[in-house]
Amino acid sequence: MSNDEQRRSWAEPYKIKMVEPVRIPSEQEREEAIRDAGYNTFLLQSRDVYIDLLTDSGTSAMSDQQWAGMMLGDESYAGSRNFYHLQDAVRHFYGYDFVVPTHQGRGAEHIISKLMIEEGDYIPGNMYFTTTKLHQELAGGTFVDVIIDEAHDPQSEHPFKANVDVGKLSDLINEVGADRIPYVSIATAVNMAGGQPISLSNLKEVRELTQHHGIPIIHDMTRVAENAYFIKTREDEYSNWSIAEIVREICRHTDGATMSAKKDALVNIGGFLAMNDKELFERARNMCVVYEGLHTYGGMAGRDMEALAIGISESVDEDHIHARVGQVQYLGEKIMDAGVPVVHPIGSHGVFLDAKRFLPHLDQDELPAQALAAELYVDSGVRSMERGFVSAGRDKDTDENIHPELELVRLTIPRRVYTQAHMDVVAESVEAVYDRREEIGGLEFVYEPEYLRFFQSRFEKINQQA
Ligand code: PM9
Repeated sequence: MSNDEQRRSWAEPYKIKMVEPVRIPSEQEREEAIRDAGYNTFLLQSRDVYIDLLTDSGTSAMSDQQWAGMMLGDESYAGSRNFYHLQDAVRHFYGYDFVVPTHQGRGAEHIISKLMIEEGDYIPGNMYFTTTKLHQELAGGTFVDVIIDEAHDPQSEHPFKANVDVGKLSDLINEVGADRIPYVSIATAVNMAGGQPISLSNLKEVRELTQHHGIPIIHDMTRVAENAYFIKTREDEYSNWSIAEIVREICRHTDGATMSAKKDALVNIGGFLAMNDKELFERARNMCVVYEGLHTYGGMAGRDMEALAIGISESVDEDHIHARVGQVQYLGEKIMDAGVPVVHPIGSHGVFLDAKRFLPHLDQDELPAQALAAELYVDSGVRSMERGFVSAGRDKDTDENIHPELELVRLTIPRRVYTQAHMDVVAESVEAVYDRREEIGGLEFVYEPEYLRFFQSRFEKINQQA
């Protein structure tokens, strides 16, 4: 894009063909709804939500081409032609030789963890993700965070906060031995850090070190195209590369991948495991029939695989990715301009409010991010998600609560769904809640399930239990 073009306004590279009406519940309805939901935005009914920024997972709008693809679903139990289209897309756009479809990302995480991790193993990675870490632990492993320190500092402006601290990784290898590390888990556009990218130069350094020790890299490629956008715009060497070329280059420096196709790849359901090692693939597709379905559908319908194959090609389109990340940046800048504390720099898929600085009068044990997400909903019907103390859960060995540095509320933008006017409404609501932040009190748990507690926990306002 030329400098002249950059100075001009730009608009979404699509027009809207179908609309889904949304309702603004009244203030009284919102208050009742959040109380009934135990102050957990995951437990709200969607009918009670005005603008839904809970997640970008499975919430994107499919294109006309994808909907047309749905009509070409081949629902044969075995050997559906849509599987072969998906396999072609994975090979062409990501360069992995083999693909095992799964019902969504955690299906792939389950299989890879079971296949590669043994009791007592360590899995280093660039910050934890909830489902990924749980599957690693259930398989007997221990996740070790080797991301750079800047990732844990919401105010650091580091352009590649998802980079691995190669020193930390090297120390771990020396300490536990390479044979206790089945793979290094590298995510692109690291979710829990605020959608922060890893640079290609850092990935290459990690590759060099791990190859030296014979340790493979498994890539969480859920938001790889969004990461590629930041490489193109921030890493000089790649400024003339296409997004598609950068995506392939990232994948080339890894040995396999888990994918939740519900994000970058623009579908409402689906995922896969991909790899280059034929023997690992044979074992993975055998395990697929135990937990997901036959290896040519893995829990997806034929039509879902067709939409996914098309979604993969759309996800690397330059105009699409510019508009997608651009919308997130637009919201982030509005919120920052209002003086509200957020994670810097604004990331790939959402704006992350810094609840520790937003509600400094609350202790982390009073669940500031959970309370802030509930308050934002009451203010405007905007649904967001806690990404802090509640999401971090408990230590698998001591059962003690983990206190993460980052205590965040994620305003996650679905792809191709909301307009700039929606973003303005969201920014106004965040600002209004910030203006009366001193009035916001903390929450406490009244129900805590064993796994992934953020999904189903219930809370009460502190000092308000019967
Ligand atoms: N991410 C998200 O909202 C949905 C579930 S957790 C609230 O961000 C990464 C980086 C993800 C992810 C899901 C998964 C799991 C793996 N890696 O949800 O099982 O962001 O398809 O994918 C969610 P599935």
